[in-house]
Amino acid sequence: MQFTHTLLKALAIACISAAALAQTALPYTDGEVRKVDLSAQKITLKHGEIKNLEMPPMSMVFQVKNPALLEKIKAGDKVKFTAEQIGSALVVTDIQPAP
Ligand SMILES: [Cu+2]
Repeated sequence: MQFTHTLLKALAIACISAAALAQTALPYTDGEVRKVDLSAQKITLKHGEIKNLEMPPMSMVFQVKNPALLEKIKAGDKVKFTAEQIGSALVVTDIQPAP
């Protein structure tokens, strides 16, 4: 029984890792910040192709999942970001200054 137990544990860990991977699997898209609206929790980005949303390059407004993401970002910055559709909204889920 010890073996079965160990196997189950290993399986559980594998499942958790797979779920964690799926969470972080959103591809980063290059963008340039046009406008940051902290109070509305919105950001205007000129972005490249967003593969997971099948969206061509354009400038548009996104909602931001967590306002803390906007603290280090300002208009004119080059950034990398992930975005996903949540309900009817397009939401930036991570954003960081591009290297
Ligand atoms: Cu767009």
